[in-house]
Amino acid sequence: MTLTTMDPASADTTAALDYDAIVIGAGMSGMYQLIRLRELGLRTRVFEAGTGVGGTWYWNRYPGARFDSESYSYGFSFDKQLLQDWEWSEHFAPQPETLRYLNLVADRYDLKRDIQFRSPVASAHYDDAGRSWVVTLADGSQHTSRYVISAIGVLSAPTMPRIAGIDSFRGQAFHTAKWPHEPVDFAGKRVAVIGTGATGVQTIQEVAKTAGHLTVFQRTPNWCTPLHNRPITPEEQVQIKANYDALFQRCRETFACFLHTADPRGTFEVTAEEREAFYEELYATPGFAIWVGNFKDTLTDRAANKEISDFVARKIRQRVKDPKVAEMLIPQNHGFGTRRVPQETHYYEVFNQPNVTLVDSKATPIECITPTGIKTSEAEFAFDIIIYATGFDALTGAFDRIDIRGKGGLPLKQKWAGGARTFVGMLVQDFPNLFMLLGPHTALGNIPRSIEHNVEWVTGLLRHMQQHRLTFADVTPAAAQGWTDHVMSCAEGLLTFEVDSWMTGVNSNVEGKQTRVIARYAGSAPAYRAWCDAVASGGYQELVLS
Ligand code: NA7
Repeated sequence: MTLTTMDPASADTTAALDYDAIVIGAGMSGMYQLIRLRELGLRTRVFEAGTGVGGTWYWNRYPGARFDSESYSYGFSFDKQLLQDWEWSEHFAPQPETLRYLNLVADRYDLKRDIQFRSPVASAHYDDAGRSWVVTLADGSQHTSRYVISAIGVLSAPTMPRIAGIDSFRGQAFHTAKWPHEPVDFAGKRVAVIGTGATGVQTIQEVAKTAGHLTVFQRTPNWCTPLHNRPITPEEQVQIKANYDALFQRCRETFACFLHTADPRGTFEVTAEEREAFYEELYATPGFAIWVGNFKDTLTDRAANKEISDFVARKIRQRVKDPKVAEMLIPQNHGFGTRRVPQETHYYEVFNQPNVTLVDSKATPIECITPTGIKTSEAEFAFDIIIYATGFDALTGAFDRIDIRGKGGLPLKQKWAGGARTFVGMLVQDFPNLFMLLGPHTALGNIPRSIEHNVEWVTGLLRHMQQHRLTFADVTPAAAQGWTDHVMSCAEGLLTFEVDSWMTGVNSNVEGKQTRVIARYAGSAPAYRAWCDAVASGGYQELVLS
């Protein structure tokens, strides 16, 4: 910590500011941060674009939306009584239940009185003289604050495809992340889904149940594996509640905070029979076991990766009756697990249904949207409903959509032009008093576990500043560089970084995001937390505090 003498003037100005802290976003990060900021006695305002709390679980109310993490590993862990009071109904809870849960948390802590809804933030500008921030909402109103804490999510800036004629369509059209609050009826309708990522897969398997005819436009197939969801029995409920301490301890110890973590064996350290048996066991295990609990070299060794890819390809061929359709569903340009693995429930069987057609959008690209449907290079389709499951401008996208300026008016977008540069994903050099929850280059994985860590770390820093009567926090150039170098080195040798996906910062629908970058911290969550904890216990030497 570089401690300069306290500038009494800056402390005096605090009272003149509207707030001590402004939090942007009332999803899980913003909600938990508000609880902690209140404990510090900070005057806090949360600005939220939506009409309710919940973030991801508020916006993504598309049919079939649900957890891919075990429900009981996903909820907040900080309130032991809440853990006993709340009961998840399924091992992988559906979105409406999660939204109910988050509203219950909001009511339990009376959070809504400090949250201003329908308030998208348009800009946040650092005021050098006042050592504070001026936050402007979309309605033009301005609010000043000592600190700004972004809680804007990792996958929260939806992107529509850049296809001609989108606005001309006369039927109903929805992006999955902007789904209406009213139910959408698919019965007897001609429905199109564009996109086959984790969201598209969940949507498709649900819409196929009732649609008159469903046409899936797939540009790149993904390796999908069974979720194996089911209701939680009363006996399991008792067990879960009795074991929460051990369960969250497990999440603290695993690589990415999931209940599953890599097997210590290498793929070729076992016989072919043992390998096949292990793959079968993983394929039958609920959740992400097959992705994050596989042999330790699955995502680093090409031959190992080919083994599991071939295994999953065999499963797809077994499950899809038409061999031509099966081949269309098997990824050719990336190995298993190198992109986010969608979790499915009878997804592949959907393509055996007479009311479902799969269109290869690479072979026959979509040329335009017409008033009545979709025109590809080969054919014209008529639809009543078009669903865009086309993903997000991930990781940095939500930041790019706010005009954030640091010292001397420096735009954050400019600072990150060649890729994000942060310190532990939570601070950016030259953007003092801005703290990011789940900012770029933080550890992600089982998201709420990462959220709780980030919130607690930021809270710890603010507590330290309070105790030492400090009102300014920036990161030293050396510390920011050190962290960025570390992030880059963690990515070395990982097959994931050789593939286009949101995890490598690629989005074909966003200008300037066609080139892969190291967009994600790829080290382990325990290593990440150890780094952060060392900063705190060392007295924040990496920061400039005054
Ligand atoms: P993803 O995983 O980014 O998937 C988006 C899908 O949309 C993917 O299949 C894309 O194909 C497809 N896409 C995007 N633009 C187009 C155009 N212009 N034409 C055709 N197809 C297109 O987003 P999700 O919402 O599914 O998941 C994001 C994360 O949210 C997920 O990983 C979970 O962690 C939660 P492509 O693969 O680019 O060829």
